[in-house]
Amino acid sequence: MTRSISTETLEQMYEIMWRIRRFEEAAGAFYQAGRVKGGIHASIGQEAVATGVCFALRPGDLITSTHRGHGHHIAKGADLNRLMAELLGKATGYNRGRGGSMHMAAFDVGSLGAFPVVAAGVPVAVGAALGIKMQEQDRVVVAFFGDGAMAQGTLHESINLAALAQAPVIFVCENNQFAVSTRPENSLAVRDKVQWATSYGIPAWSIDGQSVDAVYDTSAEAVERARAGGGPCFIEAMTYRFEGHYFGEPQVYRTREEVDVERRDRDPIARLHDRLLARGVEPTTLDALNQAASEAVEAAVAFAEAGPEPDPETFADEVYSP
Ligand SMILES: Cc1ncc(C[n+]2csc(CCOP(=O)(O)OP(=O)(O)O)c2C)c(N)n1
Ligand SMILES: [Mg+2]
Repeated sequence: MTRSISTETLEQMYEIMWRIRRFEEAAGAFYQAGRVKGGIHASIGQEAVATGVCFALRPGDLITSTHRGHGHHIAKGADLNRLMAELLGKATGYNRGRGGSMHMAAFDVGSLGAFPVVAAGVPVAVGAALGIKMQEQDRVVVAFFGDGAMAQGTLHESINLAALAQAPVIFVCENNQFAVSTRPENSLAVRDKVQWATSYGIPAWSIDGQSVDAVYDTSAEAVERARAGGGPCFIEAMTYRFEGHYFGEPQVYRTREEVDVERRDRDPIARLHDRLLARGVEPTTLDALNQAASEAVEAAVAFAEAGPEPDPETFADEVYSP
């Protein structure tokens, strides 16, 4: 199932992946400076998953995200300025500063939200997909979740219901091989996700999540299938996070060497860079895309800094219905 992705599309993916990385580096700097309310969980190292999946979606398709969700939002097309302002709790943020990193939502581009309770976004995705099916729309929903969610009852119930109802939802497990400090071998009785998902009667694939092409290829097939009424399916994308569980976490559960080897051998941006060079793209073109991403993030930082704090008088506005 190899689709030929145009060089132009791969270049767009390259810029988006840099946007995600630069955005999270800037978010980390804000966090270190004590400017962020709450924690920041970076997806640095995992950019190909969000990007490859979201490039297979249409604007009207929906996603649910996690505590590690900046990349999902950026890849789905969310406005960088409003995302960064949200991290700082500003009134100009996507959720008027109420959400922060872990509760952000961007309805304008189809993000139903980041859910920091592990696996909590998955039943919401299934509910949205059921609604789409009942209304006979041709939209699909992607539920992003981590390997840690595999041990949550909610996930099993959601997949069972989606399979039963043939809801148009794609379950995307970003297996970065850690749930905080716990490795899957210490938390999952069945680690073969394909075996696990197919036991619910749905197709499943385990793919290289560091290859944006592989992620896109499989996602495009899954999306096409779901959109055509074929029901749900499951993708495990094997990936790795280069930062700690959160910025500043003391990473006593893995060695520096492990991270360095992964960074060297499996950086998804470096891989795409090499792939584009092999297609004959000039290094200067790639530098310009990287530069454009940096400039967009710098502009988002300036926008976030300049925005006002929410007016305390409005604090209950979103708590009670009028
Ligand atoms: C139900 C629930 N239990 C525990 C936590 C605390 N917690 C936050 S993130 C996390 C690990 C999640 O791991 P995974 O799903 O693999 O996502 P990753 O952090 O690797 O992206 C845990 C246990 C939580 N947020 N929700
Ligand atoms: Mg994980």
